[in-house]
Amino acid sequence: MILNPGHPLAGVAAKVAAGERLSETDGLAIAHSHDVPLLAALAHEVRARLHGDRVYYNVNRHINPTNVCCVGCELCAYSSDPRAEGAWAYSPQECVALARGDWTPGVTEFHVVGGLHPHWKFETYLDILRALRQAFPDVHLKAFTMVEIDFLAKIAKLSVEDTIARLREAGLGSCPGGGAEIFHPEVRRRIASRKLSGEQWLDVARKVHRSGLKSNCTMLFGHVEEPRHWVDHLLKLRALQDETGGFQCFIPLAFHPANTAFADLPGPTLIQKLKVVALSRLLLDNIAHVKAYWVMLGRDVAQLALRGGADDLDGTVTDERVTLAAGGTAGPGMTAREIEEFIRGAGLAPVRRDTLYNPIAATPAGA
Ligand code: V47
Ligand code: SF4
Repeated sequence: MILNPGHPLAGVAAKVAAGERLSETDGLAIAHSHDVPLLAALAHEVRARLHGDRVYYNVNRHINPTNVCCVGCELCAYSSDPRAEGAWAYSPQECVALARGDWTPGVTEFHVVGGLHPHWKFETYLDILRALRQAFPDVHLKAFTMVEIDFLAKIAKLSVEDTIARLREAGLGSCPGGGAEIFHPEVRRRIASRKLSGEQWLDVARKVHRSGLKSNCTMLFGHVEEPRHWVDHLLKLRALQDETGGFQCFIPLAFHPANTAFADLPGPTLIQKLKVVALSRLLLDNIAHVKAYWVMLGRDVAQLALRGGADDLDGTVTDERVTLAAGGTAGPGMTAREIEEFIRGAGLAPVRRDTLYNPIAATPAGA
């Protein structure tokens, strides 16, 4: 796309057309623009170059072994005190039973994340992986964020590298991208004051990648941050990706304020949601996929995001609890057929994938 030389985004559009890397100044110009249709068109140009009209999704199930967490992030509505009503802490066999309970044909991934339980041992986390792997040997275990791995290393009294090695032996296949929030300390100290720092999150991710595992990355937006914090966060992810190449996918997570310390905030606007999707596609030139996580963006916004930079929808996501606790209304899960129709409704072509983005041919009956 070529813009009039006087247009504030003319330089950005020229770089996008030439496939050149955008600078911090370009990122700030995008982040401060309100011309979201233009940003979406630029991001769609990049996404089409990378993926044609393909939109990826998988058939997956979320498993949250416990909501008991000793961190107490201000942004979180999910975590609970061990004695509180509504606290849960499932045994490995209960995790297996949950997964069996609403099994759908063609599930290829369990997304396993939860709280940092003050009384669980490292062995409990390993046993959860082992039990799931034994019961479902063909299902990929995408488990434990950088926050959990850092915590597990501490309770196991092992190095992060040795902790990752033990998790891999127990069945870990890759890691989800949660816990990144906003790296910049000005914001992090307000929304996740007791969580590991941005530098520590990045360092654990570096070690995960060096071990040979892939992971995802995220950014939580729409709370107390400013546009410059988005740019800072995305450029830190881009720098690490230059170093390791280990991120498969970036997921912009739309903040849900209900039941958090920020319950008085409205949450992100439609314009912010679409802008962050476009900005991430434009800045993260070295991360292959941008996910429109429909559970947090909302279904309508996620569909629009597919024409504004995103090429992935996550998956069928049976039994999601993090967003639900914070007032999410996107629903309990979509069937594979619903997702395919949703993608076709945006004029794009669904591609069912496994966790590592290998295409899977057929949509199974009943999925
Ligand atoms: O780490 C917590 C965020 C994350 C709230 O890697 C909140 O494929 C919004 O990371 N409002 C968990 N967000 C979800 C996550 C994720 C989801 C889907 C796919 C993948 C992937 C990763 O949710 C947490 C935190 O950053 N979160 N509280 C809230 N109130
Ligand atoms: Fe615990 Fe994660 Fe919630 Fe923070 S966001 S309180 S680490 S479950």
